[in-house]
Amino acid sequence: MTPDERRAEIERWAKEENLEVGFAPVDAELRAEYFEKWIAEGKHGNMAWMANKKRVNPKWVMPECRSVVVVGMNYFQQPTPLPPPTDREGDNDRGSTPNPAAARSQQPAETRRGLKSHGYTSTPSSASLRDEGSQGASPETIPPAVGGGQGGWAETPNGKFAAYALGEDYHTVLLEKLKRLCALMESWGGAQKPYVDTGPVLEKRFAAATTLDWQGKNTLLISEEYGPWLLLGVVLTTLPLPADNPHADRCGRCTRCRDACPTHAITAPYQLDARRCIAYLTIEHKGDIPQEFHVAIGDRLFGCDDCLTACPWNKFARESQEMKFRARDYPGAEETLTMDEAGFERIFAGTPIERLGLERLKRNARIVVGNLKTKNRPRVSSDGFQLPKCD
Ligand code: B12
Ligand code: SF4
Ligand code: SF4
Repeated sequence: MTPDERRAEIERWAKEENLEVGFAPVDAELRAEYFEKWIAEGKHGNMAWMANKKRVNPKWVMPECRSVVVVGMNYFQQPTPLPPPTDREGDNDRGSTPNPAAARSQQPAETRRGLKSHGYTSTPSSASLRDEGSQGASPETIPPAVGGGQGGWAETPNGKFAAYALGEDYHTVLLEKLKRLCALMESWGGAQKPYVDTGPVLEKRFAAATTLDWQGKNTLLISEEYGPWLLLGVVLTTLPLPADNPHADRCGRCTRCRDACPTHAITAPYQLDARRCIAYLTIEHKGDIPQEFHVAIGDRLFGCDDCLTACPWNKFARESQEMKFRARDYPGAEETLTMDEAGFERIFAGTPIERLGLERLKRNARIVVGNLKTKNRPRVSSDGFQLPKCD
């Protein structure tokens, strides 16, 4: 089998698995210097495992590696309202429904279908996206964390979870798929190492070296076809495979992700200080969350999607077909506070939230309940999916 034929076979496999696929050279530009500086400055916070130097060179992970296959899995879906607070005086004026299942069934079909039918009334052309006006960015001064992103976000009544965490854990779902690919490639005589966030690999840099598209100013891989909603996996392989001709960065002068970030974690275009990011604070950080971020956390119980939902490339987002990602019925912040370990296991086993554990979920919930109980709360909430209008 020639390298071209193997590549075509992998593309066929990806189609069957409902995945996007790209091919990166093993010597793709990883911006090692930036990574090393980022670690040296401690911007990874307490994620000590991030400091593994192998990240800047796949040959240190797999000396015989000759190519990198990158897959992207669409996980976008419309939000599921959480149940309203059980006992909150005069604070719920949004007419919410009593339980999530009912709430889902009461949603009009158009709010469950996809972004194009959900408040995204004006769709910019690719050309206008490229030319969007901006002021550029300067990392010099980081203002204190504030109460939230801009734009007309809807508030949810009782907390919210990041979109990637609403169903079965993507690490499991995607790794299962990648193992099937590895078996196929093994039958061609290759040796493979698959990773989904599970090893010292700069996944976004490899993805940006393919036609899956570019690494945006929010530091995420932005797809022209799916917006920011692709989860990534990589396979290092000893097989030679023809690499893609990657596309150019299409952020242009846009600054929306940075403007939307409630904690100013995107300190400059393409630069993120994880210690300020709500995803880090609510998921990775152990111990108390610094007080300065409490208000900005708003109603986020787990993770944050604001710099994803702000992205105008959401224009192309569409509902994921993966049933395993379908939203489970999660409790809201107040219910979480009274939950015991058995209840936590029953609801969150097999989801990304399981790894957080009940204690840290309660830590987050205490902040959310505090914020939601404050009558004068700032506009911190977003349902994460009601998109800003594009001029
Ligand atoms: C650590 C980590 C985090 C940390 C730090 C995030 C970060 N940006 O580094 C925290 C906990 C904050 C986090 C949050 C989230 N994460 Co995360 N995370 C990772 C992980 C494990 C490593 C990322 C990493 O290597 N960081 C190191 C820094 C240095 O890398 P970087 O910021 O990408 O820096 C590069 C660029 O900035 C680049 N660069 C490119 N162009 C330019 C231009 C200039 C001028 C400069 C200076 C630099 C530069 O150079 C750098 C060096 O390579 C990856 C999985 C993996 N193994 O890759 C998932 C991963 C990035 N996360 C993912 C997701 C989904 C999220 C969240 C959306 C989850 C959520 N909803 O809460 C948020 C998004 C926050 C955000 N805006 O990044 C997905 C992203 C998928 C995608 N489409 O990109 C990944 C790839 C997991 C996966 N397998 O799908 N995450
Ligand atoms: S995930 Fe939220 S807090 Fe983190 S960089 Fe994006 S908008 Fe900011
Ligand atoms: S919002 Fe999207 S297009 Fe705009 S700068 Fe951020 S990543 Fe790029």
